[in-house]
Amino acid sequence: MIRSWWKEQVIYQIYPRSFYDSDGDGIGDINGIILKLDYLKFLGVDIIWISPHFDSPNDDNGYDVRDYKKIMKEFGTMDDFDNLLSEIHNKKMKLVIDLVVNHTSDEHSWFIESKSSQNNKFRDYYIWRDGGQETPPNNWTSFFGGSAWEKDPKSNDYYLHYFSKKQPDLNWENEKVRNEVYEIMKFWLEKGVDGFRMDVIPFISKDQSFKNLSKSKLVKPEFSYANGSRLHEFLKEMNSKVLSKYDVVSIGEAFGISKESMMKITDERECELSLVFLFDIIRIGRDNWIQNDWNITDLKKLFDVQSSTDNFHWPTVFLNNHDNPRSVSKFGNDSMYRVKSAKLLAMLVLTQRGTPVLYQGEEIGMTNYNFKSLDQFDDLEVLGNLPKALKSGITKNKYLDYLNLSSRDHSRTTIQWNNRSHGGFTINDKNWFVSNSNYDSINVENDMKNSDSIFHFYKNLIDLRKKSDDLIYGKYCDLDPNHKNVFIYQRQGKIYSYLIILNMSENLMTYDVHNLTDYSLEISNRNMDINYYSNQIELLPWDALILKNKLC
Ligand code: ISL
Repeated sequence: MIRSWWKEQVIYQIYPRSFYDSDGDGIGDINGIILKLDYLKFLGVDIIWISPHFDSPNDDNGYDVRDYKKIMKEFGTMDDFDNLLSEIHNKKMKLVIDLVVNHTSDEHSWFIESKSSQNNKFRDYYIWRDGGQETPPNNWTSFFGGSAWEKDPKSNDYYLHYFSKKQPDLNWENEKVRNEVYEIMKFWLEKGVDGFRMDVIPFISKDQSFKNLSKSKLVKPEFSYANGSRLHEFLKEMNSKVLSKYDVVSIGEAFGISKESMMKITDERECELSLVFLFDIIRIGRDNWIQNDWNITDLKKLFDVQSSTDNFHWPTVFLNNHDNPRSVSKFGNDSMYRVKSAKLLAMLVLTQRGTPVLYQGEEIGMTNYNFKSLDQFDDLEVLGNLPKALKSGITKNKYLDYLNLSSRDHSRTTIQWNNRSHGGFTINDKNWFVSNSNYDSINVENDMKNSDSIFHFYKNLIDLRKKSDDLIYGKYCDLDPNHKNVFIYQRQGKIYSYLIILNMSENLMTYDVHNLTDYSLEISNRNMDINYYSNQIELLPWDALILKNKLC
């Protein structure tokens, strides 16, 4: 295993809009992030990834970029950004920015040119097709509802958009587009950013036949669109022309990608990307907006697939991001056992093999929001998918029930800093979205004061992980894959072997641990006494512990 800084460090994702509003306009901003850097440093974060900060009309909260070299005005100025970068570097942390280059905004100058006439030199920057009569060129659907094609009344041609119609897809077959992207990447790298998270990167290469898809393939378009035949070629080109020239980390958002393709992208011998985000774990049981039941044994299998890969691959480990519900609400118990289960999940994320990626608010166990009606949502996907939901035979109320489990907006409520108005998110009384009413009790200030809080548990685990190469690089082995409640795995290194024992249930039980007498308790989410003579451990609901054994 080749050592790399991005394997050893902890990433923390910031969704700037919802993080901290320093100027009182109700929208989080860059200066707000600067004000909280000491907090992140204290937690033990090494790498900060910020969701898009570029100029944008915000149809999809910045994932629709109007100008890649300008800052979103609500977030601040380029001077603010430069300041943020140098403050982060002064504190010996790193900054990763979001690269959204599968599509741009329809307000990007390239698209305005491209749309202006069929002969325009930017026409081929996007994907235009003649739809014939009144029907789109094929039956592909957009992730945000409806057809993936939008007709331009001027030319009668259709352009492709996998996401909203305000997010036209770039034509990566066009070498000029690729070079433009590489130039944008260099612009930010020359400023000193430490890497990129790459939005829906598998989608940049598209099946050029643009054939109709069968009904079954349309159900999960990410698997039919992803992995166009030139993906690896494009990534290798990007690597050789740009990434290889800098000491940076590159993380592909690999939505809907096959395991084989993932293995190729992250294979260190292939020179493509450093890491990918796979979605099998975070979206377990998900079918569009529907959250089906899932079980612990299935979850463990997914960890096994990603964590026991060979020495040439390195996974990421995460249970939260801005597109998914809060982890304690999905994977834990956000009522009676909120604190305990959030601590267990912290242990899971920070002791698996792979780079841990935390999401803002996770470190204090923020929970899902209780939406009462569809008009409370901000996410364009909610109304976009409503016709499809109704067509599938469910009522609006049922759709709302599903969204209360699955919506992206759960993670976009503003950060709960203290118990003052809007959870202290803003210096004024404005909020672009909502804050969860539980900010009275669940907030950063409370957690900082209480040494037994979720925050301090994260901090202690991060510290532990950093001090132990064996916990970072040790071999991963699931010791009891079939157990229905307990996730017990080993991380075996050169000097130490760790046993991580997680009771992912409300059940009380006695659990046999082979050779328990060889181990000592390193950390747990409750005060516990272990009877080392019995080889048995009493597990209470949501108990989580790490045992350690010095080898030789
Ligand atoms: O969250 C999803 C559906 O509920 C996914 O379809 C999500 O859109 C997918 O993971 C791709 O996400 C990324 O690209 C989108 C943007 O809306 C997401 O915020 C971003 O993470 C389009 O840029």
